[in-house]
Formats: sequence, structure tokens, C-alpha cells
Amino acid sequence: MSAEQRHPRYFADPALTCFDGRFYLYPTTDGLADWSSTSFRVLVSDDLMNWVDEGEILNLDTDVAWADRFAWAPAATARNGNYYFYFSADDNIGAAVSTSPRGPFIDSGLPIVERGAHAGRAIDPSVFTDDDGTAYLLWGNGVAHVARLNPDMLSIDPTTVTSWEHPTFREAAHLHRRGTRYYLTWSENDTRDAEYRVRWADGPSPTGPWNDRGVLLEQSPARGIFATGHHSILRLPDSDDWVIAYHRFAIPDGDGYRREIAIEPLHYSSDGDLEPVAPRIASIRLTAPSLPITLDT
Ligand code: FUB
Repeated sequence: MSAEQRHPRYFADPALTCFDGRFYLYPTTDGLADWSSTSFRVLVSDDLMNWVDEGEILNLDTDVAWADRFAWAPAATARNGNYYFYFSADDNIGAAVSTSPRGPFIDSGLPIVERGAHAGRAIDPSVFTDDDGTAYLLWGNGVAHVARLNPDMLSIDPTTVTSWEHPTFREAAHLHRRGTRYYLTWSENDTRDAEYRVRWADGPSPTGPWNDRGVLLEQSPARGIFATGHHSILRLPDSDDWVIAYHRFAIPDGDGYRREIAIEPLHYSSDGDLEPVAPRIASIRLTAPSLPITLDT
């Protein structure tokens, strides 16, 4: 394993979650040619501002029998005292379980979504649990898919797969709910492109139909911020305060393989629309080369 993987300075594809009042961020380890990481880590915070890299939680070389490259874009959730971790590995999606959000996670033994089983690429899982307890897995590149997770949380019900195509849909589908409204958010363009950005749609159910509402978060050349995409959205505990975690080219000298994670507040208008997010240098940054820190004011 390279030094960059043992002591990473760059992270991307943030899945920000909260378990029992503590924040956990599951990213892709970045800073490697062609996104060639083979393991996953977790970062932990009590306040969203100060983060500690708690190390490796799953390694494709030693913990996964069916794939050994391209450890990308994970997601995590909790159910019945267990923690479930979903991850991209060589254009398949894996599922793993642990009794702790800090892992180690035990792989289920088979991809939960196999390469080629559905249109587009099998990457970029995210997980959404509706108010009635039904859990859904989303994934895709080129085509977005959503399916119900079975009660074991390690498999999907293939009869429930719903697919969505849109000219702007590239990858990183994410679903959240506020009140009776569902919000689908995703990344448009290529992560190496300065115009990589987040769009949003709303709809009446976890499977739409989706009404494209435009760009939610995009680059700010005037501020030297580029390629703002692959996000997750989280409601803070016991509040109606929301945040969006996303990645961008690391500042000042990043690119599509050296990305940093930022966290910004996310606001709704009085009629429930998502308000555009203006990326700031002074957001919470999990940034190279000074991890683990990170309030840049
Ligand atoms: O980090 C590797 C890939 O880049 C992810 O799977 C995509 O979403 C893009 O961020």
C-alpha cells in the first residue's frame, strides 16, 4: 500500500452521517493516479468542524474476495444495532456489516449490485431510509437506480429497481426527505471538469416522478473554487438545520485526482425549495495537507 493510502491527505465523495449524536464521514481516499485506492477509512467528529481520521475500515485486498481495485464512493447507515457500509469496487457495489460505525466491516461475500446487471456503471451507492422504515439503495453512473433494500440490508429486492435517465445525470445520486417532499440530488459533468456540479429535482415519492429544478451547487471561479460535486445531505440531530458535504478540487493546487471535502449549510426557501449553495473558501474543509483539522475562517 502506498504512503498516500496509509496517510492520506486528500479525500473525496463524502458520505456524511450521524449516529448517536456523533458525525461520521465515509470518503474515497484521493490523491492517487486514476482514483486507484484499494481501501476505505472513516473520519469522526463531535462538532462537524474538528475531524479525526480513525483509519481503515475495509480493505479490498484483504477483506473482499470479489474485487481488488477502485475503492470508491461509499455510504453507510444503521439498523437494529448494526452498521451497514456500501461501496464501489471495480464497477460493482458491495455491502458490508459491522457492530460499530468505525468498523471493521465484514463484506457480505458477493456484490449487492453486480457490474452489468443494470444500465450504466455500478458505482456511487447511497442509502436512504424513509419515515416508514423502508430502506433504499441508490447507485449509478449514466443512469440512476433506486431499489428497496431487503431486511438483511445486504441485498436488494430486484423486483423494485426503478431507473431514471436525465441528460444531466452523471453519478452520485442522493435522496433525502423533508416533510412530504423528496429531493433527488446528483452530479453533472465529469469530476475532473471544473464544471462538475450538483443538481436537484423534487418529487412525491422515493422513486419520483422527478421534476428537475436546476443547479444546486457549482464552481465559483472568482473564489478559486472548482468542480463542486459528489455530495451528501444531512439533517442535524433534533433540528431542521441541514448541511451538504461535497468535494472540489483541493485548494490551492488540486485537480480531479486531488480533491478536498467541504461542508456548507443547506437552506430551504419558505415554500420548501432548495436554495442554491454558494461554495466558500471559509466552509468547513477537510483539506490537504493539514488533516486532521479544519475550520478555515
Ligand atoms: O472518486 C472516484 C469517482 O469520482 C466517484 O465514483 C465519482 O462519483 C467521482 O467523484
